[in-house]
Amino acid sequence: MKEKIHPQYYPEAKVICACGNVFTTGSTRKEIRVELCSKCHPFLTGERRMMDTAGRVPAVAAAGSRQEPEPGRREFTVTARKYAFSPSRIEVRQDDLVKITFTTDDIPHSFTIDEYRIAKRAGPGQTIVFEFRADQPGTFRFYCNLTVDDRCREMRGEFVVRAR
Ligand SMILES: [Cu+2]
Repeated sequence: MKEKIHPQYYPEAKVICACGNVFTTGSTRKEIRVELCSKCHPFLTGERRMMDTAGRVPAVAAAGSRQEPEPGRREFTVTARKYAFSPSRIEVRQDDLVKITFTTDDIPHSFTIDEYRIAKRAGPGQTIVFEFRADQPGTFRFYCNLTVDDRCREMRGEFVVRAR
């Protein structure tokens, strides 16, 4: 009878950490799942690594982490007027979902990036909104491709997609 009261002891119980590390230890449980182990614990490794515990990123870890954030949504409001864009530089990370709110103050202008096959026209006083995935890394030119006013050719901006 006493035998049954004793919990079974597993000398080689499997410990599976959320970081992917697997090791064995003695335990009364056959399999143990942990969210931190000696391999990924930031105080033990000395690294500031983003901890993704069961899919959630603690706000503190994310804020203090030097590791790049996950692809996110980036929103920009771009205003076009004779003959410039404001801002004239947009920088995102590769795979970010970019939402642009494009406004024209005076005459019609467009927001065009050839490599992304984007050509969005806004009429005077009009605001248009569009989204795209910044899947190609690099530095691209955005410009106004309308030919109504010759000086629209001067309208240039830079769209920078930093590689992951
Ligand atoms: Cu224009």
